[in-house]
Amino acid sequence: MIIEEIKLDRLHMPLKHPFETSFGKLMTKDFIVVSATSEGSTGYGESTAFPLPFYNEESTETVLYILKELIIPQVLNLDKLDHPQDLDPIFQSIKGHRMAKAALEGAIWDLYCKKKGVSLSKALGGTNTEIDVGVSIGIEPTIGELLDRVGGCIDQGYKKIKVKIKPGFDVKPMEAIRERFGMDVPLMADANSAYTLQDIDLLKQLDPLNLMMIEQPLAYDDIIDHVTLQKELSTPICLDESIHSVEDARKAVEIGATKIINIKVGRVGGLTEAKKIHDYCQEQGIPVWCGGMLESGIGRAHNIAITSLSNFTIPGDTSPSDRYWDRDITDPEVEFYKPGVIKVPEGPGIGYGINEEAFIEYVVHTDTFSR
Ligand code: OSB
Ligand code: MG
Repeated sequence: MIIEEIKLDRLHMPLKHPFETSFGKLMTKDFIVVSATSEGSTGYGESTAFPLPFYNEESTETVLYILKELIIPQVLNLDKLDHPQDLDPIFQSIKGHRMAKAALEGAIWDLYCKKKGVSLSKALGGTNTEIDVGVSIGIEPTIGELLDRVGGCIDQGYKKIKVKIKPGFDVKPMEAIRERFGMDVPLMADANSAYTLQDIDLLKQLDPLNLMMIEQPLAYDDIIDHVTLQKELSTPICLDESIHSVEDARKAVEIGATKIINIKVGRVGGLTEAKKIHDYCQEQGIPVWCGGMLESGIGRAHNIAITSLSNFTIPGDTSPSDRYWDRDITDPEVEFYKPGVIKVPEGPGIGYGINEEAFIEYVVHTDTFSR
């Protein structure tokens, strides 16, 4: 196929509830939707970078820059783009900037699947027809408000409860959740790299709470110190920020830095690399789950498709649209079909249409590039 046009829309979508992590508080999602058009079909991808480089080094502006200046001109120049993997030579030449690559690659995967008339899940080799869903709860102003939120999510049927922690809001809130809701709730904590090896004794206090895992306790670019920490903890460590590729995954698994991996399509540079990490982990007996970046329905649809692969055995941060937005930009919105479970769509591509009226409401800027 020949890509005739690529559009970059910048959207501002206000979150229903502010989302606080150890690295800051988000009130509005400011992000880029990539649309790629060929012979009357359009594929959609979403950038998961945040406005500022507080989660990783990318930002909305760096994604725009890399797409506009480097990636899009080369993609529009390609004579042959028969499969998303044909983007590889362009991507290989640019170091890093994985969220920018993933946003474009996602649009091409969707377009490729729509042309073939297959679902993205099928094209990726997904076998599950429905996925179990967890929820990620941000840092709340008080333990009381956190307990209310956790209770609400348990009532809605979420299959995994993840709670953000930071120094000063860690052991006590996690203990309070166990006290109120019991030891059987599937519960985990995510630190977003807020601790160091100085905190080993503190982190050990989480061990009696029987958490499913602790996510990214140490530095965003570390794997070595995580080995030291894992030797001291009975709670499994799950890496998020530190894993950008299947090579990173291999190194982290080989040295014992992680027992579980959170796969985020954007963080690893796209669906192709996400699938490689999935396959490697499956061979190694390492379970994976799909993380989230507060995506709109477009990114959510990509996450659902990758989660349909068989080694996604732990519920992901793939909550329905109404957990984040008053109105999402897909039609239909992402919804539970029974509590805690989302059906993997069978229609071509991502399997969700665009709600044009909602989309236009959120757009603040558009750039269009033609062949
Ligand atoms: O570390 O997984 C994370 C949100 C923003 C930045 C980082 C993370 C998160 C989440 C939210 O945990 C997951 C979601 O509901 O999309
Ligand atoms: Mg995380």
